[in-house]
This record gives sequence, C-alpha cells and structure tokens, in this order.
Amino acid sequence: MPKAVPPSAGSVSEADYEALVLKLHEIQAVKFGEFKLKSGLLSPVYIDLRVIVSYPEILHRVAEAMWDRVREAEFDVMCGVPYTALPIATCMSALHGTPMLMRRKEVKDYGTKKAIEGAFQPGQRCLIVEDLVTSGMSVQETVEPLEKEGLKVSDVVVLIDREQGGRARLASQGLQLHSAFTLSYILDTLLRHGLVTDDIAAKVKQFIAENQTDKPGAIPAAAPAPKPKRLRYEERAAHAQNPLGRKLFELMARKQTNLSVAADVATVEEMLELAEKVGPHICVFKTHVDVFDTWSDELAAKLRALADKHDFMIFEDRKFADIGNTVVMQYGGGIYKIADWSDITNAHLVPGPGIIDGLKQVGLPKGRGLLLLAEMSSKGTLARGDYTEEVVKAALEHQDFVMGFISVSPSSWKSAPTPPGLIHMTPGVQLAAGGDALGQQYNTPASVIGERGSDIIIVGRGVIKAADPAAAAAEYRQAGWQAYEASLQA
Ligand code: S5P
Repeated sequence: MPKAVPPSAGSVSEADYEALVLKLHEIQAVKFGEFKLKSGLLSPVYIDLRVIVSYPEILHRVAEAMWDRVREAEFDVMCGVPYTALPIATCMSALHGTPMLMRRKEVKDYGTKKAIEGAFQPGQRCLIVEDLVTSGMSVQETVEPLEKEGLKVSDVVVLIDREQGGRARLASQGLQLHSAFTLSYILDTLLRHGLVTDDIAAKVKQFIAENQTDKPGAIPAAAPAPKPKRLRYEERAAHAQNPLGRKLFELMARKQTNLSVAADVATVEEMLELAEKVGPHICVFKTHVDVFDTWSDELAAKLRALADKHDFMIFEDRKFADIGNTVVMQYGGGIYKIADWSDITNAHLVPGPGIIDGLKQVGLPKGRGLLLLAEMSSKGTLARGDYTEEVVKAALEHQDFVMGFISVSPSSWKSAPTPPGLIHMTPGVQLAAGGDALGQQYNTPASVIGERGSDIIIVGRGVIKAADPAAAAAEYRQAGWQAYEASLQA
C-alpha cells in the first residue's frame, strides 16, 4: 500500500502523527467492528470525533496536526463546520492567531439573521476546518454562505479523509483537501501496533472501495432528495380540507393575485377607502380593527360589501393567544364579533391545541378558517425551530379548521414541505429587503414566494404609505405573481 501521509514539513513529526492515531483509538474516537450507519448501511469502522472535547491535550494535538497540513496554504480567516469541528477550529485559531468565523447552522429559522458570524472583509481568503470528510457535501454547505458574503475559499483541512470520494468532489469545485490522516493510514498504523486484526483491516478496505460516494447509487444518505414539484394554486385547492382554504386557493387562481394588503391605517374611513382602492388587486384584506376608536356591525357590513364587490377575503389579524374557553368569547362576542364578518383569523399556539378547539367551535359552523402563527417576521422572535414544528403538528391534526400558517421561511422547516392543502401567508414584505426601527424585518416578494416557499405576501406600509396605494398594490401584485409563476418552472 502506498504511504498515505506525506512526511510532515513542520513542527509535527511523523512520530507525532502516529502517536496521535493511537490516542484517537484509545479514546474510541475511531472504532472498528460492526456499526449501523444512519443510512442503514453496516460499516466496519465508526468515527466519532465529538469525544475529543473531553481530552484537551488530544484536542491540542489534533489542532496542531491539522495546522501543520495547511502551513503552505494561504488564508486570512478560518471557519469551522458546525458542530464537531468548531472546537478544533477554535483551538487552531487561538494557537496561531488566525481569526475565526462561524457559520450558523440554524440560520434559516431566523428569517434574515446573519449566516456568518465574526468580523471579515469581502475578498478575504477563508480556510474551512472540518473533522471528517466522506462525500464533501457538508463542506460544500459551509462554502456556499461564505462565498455569498464575498469570502474566497480554496482550501479545506480535515482531521480524517475517509477516502470515499470527498477529495475528488471538492477538487471538482476548485477546493483543495488537506487531511491530517487518511483512513488507510489510520488502519495501517493500528495494524502495525496490533490494535486491529488483518481480517478487520481487509473489511475496512473493502468497505471503502465499495462505498465511493461518487459512484451512482452509492451511499444513499448522501444523495440529495428530489425536490417535490410545486403545485399551482388551483391544484392546491383540491387538497385543502378546510372549505375556506379551498376557496382562497380558487380565488387566487381566478383573480391571479397572491397579494394581501395589511390595512394598518388609523381610522375606519381610511380603511374602507383603502379597501376600495386596493380591492381589485388583492386576495386578502388584513385588518387590525382594535386600533380604531369605533366599530359597529354597520362598519363590518360595509367592509363585507367591499369584499364581495372586489372578490377578496377579510382577515382580522387578531392573534388570539388564550385558553379555549376565553377565545370562544373573544372570537364570537364583544364589540367586534370577529367571527361574524372576518373570513380568516389567526392564533398563537402558546396555550396548546385547546385554543384551536375553542376557535373552531365558533368559526367552523360559520365557514371560517384559522391560520396558526408558526413563525414571525420580527427580530428575536421565539417562534422558530422546535416551536414551529409543534405548530405544524397541531395544524396537521386540525386540518378541518386550520387552513395554513403565518410563516417566514417555510421551505426551510424540518417538516417541509407541509401538505399542499395548507397555505402559507408571509408578512414582512417590501420591494427592498430591510427593516423598521421596531424590529420588523423585510424580505422581497421574490425571496418570500420563490426561495422561502410561501404562497401569499402580506404588505402593509409598502402599500399604505405609498403616494398612490392602488398603484403600489398593482406593483406588489405583479411582483408576487411573477415570483409564483417563476417558482412553478423551477
Ligand atoms: O410575524 C408577523 C405576523 C404578522 S400577522 N409579522 C407581522 O408584521 N405581521 C403583521 O403584518 C403586522 O401586524 C402588520 O399588520 C403586517 C406587516 O406590516 P408592514 O407595514 O410591516 O408591512
């Protein structure tokens, strides 16, 4: 077998590398036997480098061995691939004074939160630090956001190259892989020290040879799942279990609009005037009637008449958040009697599913639909990650009344895609990304519909503060619809 590791040029000697392999074996970071991988495949080798953090002295030696391999490479900053490589990268950075960056793994849950943390300048060269490379896919996931920020990436250093095609894959992307060890080197070293048998060594070599990730059909876990085709709104209608949800999809297809205007104006007169102006362009008119100093059944009737005239739905954005018994009274009664005139309303799931049952008791007999707030557009929102997934679960269990979600980036949810009968409505939309002074965060219609996988854009100030709200609504309508049409082709 050819020598798998070139002699070290720097402070880490060949004997140091060898000693480190023995240490890694001793702490069971590298194990041989029979292990079931996530993909279901049986592997004769198992590498788990997370354990290294419990052995500071070994962590130090790992960091030095990897640093030694990139002595000749040129870079200004380095970035560890989350999570196992982060302590290794931190150690390399602290030992050698090269600044480090961090890629957020959860960024998609956070709306417009930064993907890369740390100080850097576009044009700087960034070294990627990873614990292990198999196919090279997770390295690529780190390279993309770095390059998006203008950083240049040409070198990747790993502790162990499993020799399953990662090197070639990275090379095809213009990335040079440096590894402290190849799996063959580790195996040969342990064999020499009598720590693995000839039989195991042969099995590992056979496994590596048979599981090259660049061969068609190899390593099923590494193959990207095919992207499900996006359905047209009219096709989605047939999947909706809530009757109002079905009607909304039909309305959108018929009227060719996925725009909802948020009527956050100061008076009922202004609201009715706005509904008259933007009515022809929208599918949903969203209100906050509790900001007005007056409300009556007559005003509600006037708004309903406009909804019928212009063919749009009304969505009172009440954001219910109480126990089932209380929301029954709040939704059906009081001054507002929301359930009597608003097609759609929404709720937080903080109280648990009882809130859905309470609202359903009032709304379902009247043909209403409910949106659950799965995410929010505001900075620092707690509606993300596991919370969002709980909301999805509750929606799936109540599809007779729940018609969909208020969401920000539904395509990035763990549960994505949600069933086609559930609709996504997204606030925090303007023609240019940005925010306001109170934490609102804006994405563009193209991003919301095209990349984030939503169905309806909710636009407030982008329309109502425009000199000509009708013209602004027409512009947003076109942008939203174009993004939808484009996403059907993708
Ligand atoms: O997460 C949310 C949920 C909602 S419903 N973020 C939001 O901004 N909204 C509402 O959308 C908010 O109450 C307001 O009515 C509208 C956004 O208005 P804009 O002026 O910022 O476009």
